[in-house]
Amino acid sequence: MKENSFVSTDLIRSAFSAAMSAMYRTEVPAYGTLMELVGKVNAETLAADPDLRAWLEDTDSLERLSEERHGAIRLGTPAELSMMRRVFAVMGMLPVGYYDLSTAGVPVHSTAFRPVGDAALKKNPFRVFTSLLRLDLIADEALRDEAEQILSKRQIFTDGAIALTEKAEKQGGLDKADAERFVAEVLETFRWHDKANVSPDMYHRLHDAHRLIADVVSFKGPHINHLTPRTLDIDAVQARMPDYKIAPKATIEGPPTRKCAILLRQTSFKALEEPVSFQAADGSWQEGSHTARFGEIEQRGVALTPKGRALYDALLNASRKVVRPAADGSNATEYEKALSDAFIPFPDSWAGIRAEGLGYFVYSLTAKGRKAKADVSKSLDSLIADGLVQFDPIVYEDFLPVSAAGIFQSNLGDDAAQEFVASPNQQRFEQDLGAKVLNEFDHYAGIEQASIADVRQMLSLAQAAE
Ligand code: OOG
Ligand code: NI
Repeated sequence: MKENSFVSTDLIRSAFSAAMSAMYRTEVPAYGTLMELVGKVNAETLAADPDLRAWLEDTDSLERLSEERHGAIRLGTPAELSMMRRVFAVMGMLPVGYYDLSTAGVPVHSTAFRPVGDAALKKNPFRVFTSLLRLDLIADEALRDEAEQILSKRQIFTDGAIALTEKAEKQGGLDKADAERFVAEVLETFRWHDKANVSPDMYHRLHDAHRLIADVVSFKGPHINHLTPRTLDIDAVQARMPDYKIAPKATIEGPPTRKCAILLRQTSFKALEEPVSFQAADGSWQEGSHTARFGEIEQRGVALTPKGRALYDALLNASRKVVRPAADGSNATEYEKALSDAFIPFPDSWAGIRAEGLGYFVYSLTAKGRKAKADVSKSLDSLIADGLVQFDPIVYEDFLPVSAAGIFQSNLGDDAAQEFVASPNQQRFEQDLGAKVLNEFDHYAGIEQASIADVRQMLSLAQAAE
């Protein structure tokens, strides 16, 4: 088969993201309501801020916004994780980052599958936060063995999804008909099942060990547990959720409200209690319920350098020493105040963030720079000072472990908070994944460096043409 008859991985990813969104909208109608509210707030924000609109247009980021979302799944076994990696690769999604959530009382470690590189991200930045259950953190050995047994018997991928993934790997891509079938087959893995895989008794034992263990082990597959649209004003969406009969979690995770958004701010609405039936030993089905699926929104800001990230972590920790956000929202106002006070030392202008080396930026020539014959030996700072070069923040495309833990907790209920010994094990995770995860900092630094090289090349071409 000729290579040019293959559908691009970007198109497969876009089709998959759209199919997943349509499925989740019918499964969880509140998600549709949230999408509507986010669409409205984004449109209002753009109408009120023509500069923001122009900037998003200039940086080619307006179009991706309405299509943008991330989802999350929780897997049970190393084999599921490594197959999932192969499936996502067909859509141009690679594992980026390692998140250890054991420190936060959640027995999983995770990565995010997402497109890498500026062009792919602009086409469609769909991401899936993917966690692997860590049975090694469960104290009850007998239960651990039983959970392992149950998981070893399930197959979360359809035969078609496996066959098409192998075909894509062998051929180097999929043609249009295969790509369409691939999307439909893979979607099955993410579907909700209202018939559990386990007896009511087993469900309760798993649930007592940790609600998350019950969520992973009791079902035929890793149902998508949320899909998150991106908003331009998370404070506005949070404030208006009650008007839409959606009760948000008490506080927004991540940095405080700022003029120059950094990293990622997220909030969610509580998971729904949904009817599920369990098969008893005598074969009869018994009605019960399970709480897993929820809604979330996020606002994304500039990606931080290791130095910026260290400052972010230190300030977040400092704020939590003053006030720890209570799950019931009783100290939400105090928490918000402590958070914004703690973040005063973090510069709140793009120039300030850049000057202190806290964030990543892309550089480009200004209109003046395109016309001028600049001295290419000049430093980047003086080219900027001369008005020849401009810089724009690079959007943070990844996740934050403390925020993720807050989202997990708010959906699992307070009783789920449990102490685990902090035990990050990236090596084990990568062994199970069958690949190394990409380092997100290297990725942003690469985009920044490439833009600087481009600017310098254009300036020297202009000089040579003199
Ligand atoms: C994943 C929670 C993490 C985020 O946005 O940080 C997450 C989960 O609950 O499975 O999605
Ligand atoms: Ni999320």
